[in-house]
Parts: sequence; C-alpha cells; structure tokens
Amino acid sequence: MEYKRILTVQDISCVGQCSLTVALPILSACGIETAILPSAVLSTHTAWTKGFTFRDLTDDIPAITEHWTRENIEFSAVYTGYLGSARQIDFVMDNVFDRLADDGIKIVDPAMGDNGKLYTGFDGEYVNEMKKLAFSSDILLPNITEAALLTGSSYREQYDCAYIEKMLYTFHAQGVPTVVLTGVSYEPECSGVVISENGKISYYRHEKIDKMCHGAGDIYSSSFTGAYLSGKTIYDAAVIAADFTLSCIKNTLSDPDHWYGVKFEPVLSQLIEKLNNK
Ligand code: PXL
Repeated sequence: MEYKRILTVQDISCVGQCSLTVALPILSACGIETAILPSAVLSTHTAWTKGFTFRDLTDDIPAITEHWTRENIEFSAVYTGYLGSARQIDFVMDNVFDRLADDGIKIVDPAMGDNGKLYTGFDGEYVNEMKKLAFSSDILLPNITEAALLTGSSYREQYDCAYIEKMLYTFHAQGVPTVVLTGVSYEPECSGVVISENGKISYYRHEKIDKMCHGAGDIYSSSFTGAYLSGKTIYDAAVIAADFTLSCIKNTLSDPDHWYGVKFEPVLSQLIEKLNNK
C-alpha cells in the first residue's frame, strides 16, 4: 500500500479524549503518517463543567502554512474537525487546502453540534462559515444535527427516509460528491449510517446504544478517514468505523466515572485487525 501523509486540523483538548488526542492515535494505528495543525488549545473539551481555557490559534496558521509552502510540504488528504473560530474557516479553505497534492482529498467533519444543539461557543456566524467549508469538501461526515444546520432543515428526533434524503440531495446540489451521515435511526432499537455517493444511497444498520458519548463522533470520523485512506471503499470504511465506534462505546459503558470521553485505546487493536481483513 502507498504510504500516505494526511494533515488533520482540529483542536487540542488537553483532557477529554476528543479531537487530536483521538485522531492522531487512530490515524497512526491505520498506518498513515499524520501531521497536525491545532486549531485551538483548550484545557478540556467544552462539554466539561465551567472554567475550561480556550486559545484560538487562527493567527498562527499563515506562518505555519507559509513555511510548509517554502519546504514544498504537501498532503494526500486534509481532514478537518472542530475549528477554533468562524474566521479560521477561511484560513483553512485558503491556506491549508493549498497544501493538498494535486489529487488530494478534502474530508470535512463539520464538528459543531449534537442532539439538536450547537456546542458551547458556536453561533450562526460559525454555522455560515462552516457551510462554505462543508460544501467544498470531497467527503462530508456530519451527524444529523450538523446536517440539519448546514442544509437549513429543522432538526428532528423522528423522521423518515425522505427527511434524510432531502438533506443528502441538498449537499450534492451544493457540490459535495460523498456524504456519510451518522446516527440515522429509523427504528427504536437500531441506529445506522447513511452513505450517499453522488446520490447512490446505502444504509448500514447497527445496534443503538442510548447513551450520549462525548468524542464518539471524532472516533467515527478518524477511523473512517484512516480506513478509507488505507484503501477501503467508502462503504467499507463507513462500516468499519461504525463497528469500531460501537466497540469503543461498549468498552466505556460500565464505567460511570468516565462520562467525558470514550475509552478507545484498549480496543484499538480491533480496528487494526479489521483493516488487515482484505
Ligand atoms: O468531540 C467534539 C468536540 C471537539 N472539540 C471540542 C469540543 C467538542 C465537543 O463538545 O468541545 C473542544
């Protein structure tokens, strides 16, 4: 397999098992050289109780990418997650995407909300900027909250295929070729992932675990990206990521003190095994 170098742009939440502290080990385990561009540094993620610190690193981006340009450093893919500010999103589209190799892939997880709500600190301006980034992506990885925000749909807890397909078609109409939409549940005891490749829709149904797990979306997007860049098809990568995320959540359920993140490290070997199953 070709050895690929990816750049992932997301925050460093020092404690809390999300963003870069999840993406880096997962992508490395998938055998991909992983460069990072921290979007912000926080003492913990924003779902922690009050008092977390937050430093937006937007102003550091131009000098970093200028250095990479001088050194001719390029990436096979750029994978973005939680970004530091609305203003930063423009820098990602201009300076960071400029470092993609000719056939480089833009993978965007529009990490900005869950359960019908934006994460603390984000507002309508952030959503509007995120639309531009999301619509410029090759592969978009939203949950239903994010898909509703990006397509201007109302957020619903109960819905049918028509609700989901309307959002998918809106993304395609805006120029996104591939959408992998997570947390799509058509029946009470099951959830699933809808994959739309230019309107060719498939659904992977899996067990539903009724527990909100911080960082589970980051685990999904990172393992999807790692599996896809390791040579799996979009559908197979979506399935591998769903199975791995479920294993990680199950590994966390028995520990009520571990409310802030997902214990993914002890089951990382399962992801590696899945990738090796040709
Ligand atoms: O897991 C998403 C995420 C990433 N980064 C930060 C967050 C969150 C979710 O709350 O607060 C800083």
